[in-house]
Amino acid sequence: KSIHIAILGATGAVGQTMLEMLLERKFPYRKLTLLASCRSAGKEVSVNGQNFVIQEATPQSFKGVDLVLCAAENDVAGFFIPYAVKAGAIVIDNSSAYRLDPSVPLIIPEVNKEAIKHHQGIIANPNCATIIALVALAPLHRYAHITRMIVSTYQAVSGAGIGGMKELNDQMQALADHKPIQTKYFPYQIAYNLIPQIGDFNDKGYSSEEMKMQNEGRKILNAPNLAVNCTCVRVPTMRSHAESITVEFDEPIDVSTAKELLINAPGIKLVDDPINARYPMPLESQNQDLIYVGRIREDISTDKHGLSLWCCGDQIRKGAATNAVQIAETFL
Ligand code: 2RA
Repeated sequence: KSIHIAILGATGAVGQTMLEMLLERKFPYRKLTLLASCRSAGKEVSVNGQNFVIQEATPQSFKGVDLVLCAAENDVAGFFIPYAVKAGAIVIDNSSAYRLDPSVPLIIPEVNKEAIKHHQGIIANPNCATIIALVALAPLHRYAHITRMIVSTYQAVSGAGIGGMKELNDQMQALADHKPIQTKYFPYQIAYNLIPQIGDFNDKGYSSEEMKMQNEGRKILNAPNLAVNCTCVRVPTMRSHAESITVEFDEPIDVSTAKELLINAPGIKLVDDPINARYPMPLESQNQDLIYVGRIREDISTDKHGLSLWCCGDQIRKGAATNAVQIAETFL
């Protein structure tokens, strides 16, 4: 079936990567429309030698469009998506605007693809840190049912888009040149630093990014009582998020069983030979779509059924753009 697909927010890191993934995965579109703000209208983007012209997004932009990949922020997504749905398009939205809406499936294809069929026009892409954690944990959850997760994330600057990536590079250059640094995308200098804040804090002292892991995890795993305690930290890596995760299970599961489950699981690359210094690292997991999982070990701090592990994944690709394109591929 040839499809008219549109990308809303085509000029940002995620929007550009959505285009790259459509081309790389040979998505069979009949027509491709790139939409962005009036500032970008008329600009050309070139990917793999193919040139595309960006059009200004308007409420009328979605006539005849079958699928919309939305890479826009919440305010722009919230304004345009109702027009796209009204025009008859199916929208796959990377913003957090609709993720907890009961009528909107929240999808990681490797984890809960079957829930897509309940969509009423909008399908939401989970937060990048949620995708990376749940791709790694889903095979274990299916086997031994996770009851509690303690997660610490080490989130790359790409989470703040092209500007965040540029800010880290510029700061490192300025510091090398003994010049003053600029801080715009992060509250403090991120070069050679760690910032334990992503988003605003609630009255219990948890950031909006940390609450996404609990709220989205419960919806995706269909586990309303899943206990989650997450600490999200911005770190000076470029585009791969890393996560340290300790999980408690209802049922027994040992390390060798966990490895057997993961080694053949979709979307995962098991990198777990610590004796030989083989474990996931952000530099190795960037620019591809698998979630690297390793450091799998028994949780020695509890007499319950517990494991600890470490995983890394490309925040822009599997954490956002590729996951959205994989959802789009289920409509072919
Ligand atoms: C971040 N997950 O890493 C958020 C948004 N991409 O900044």
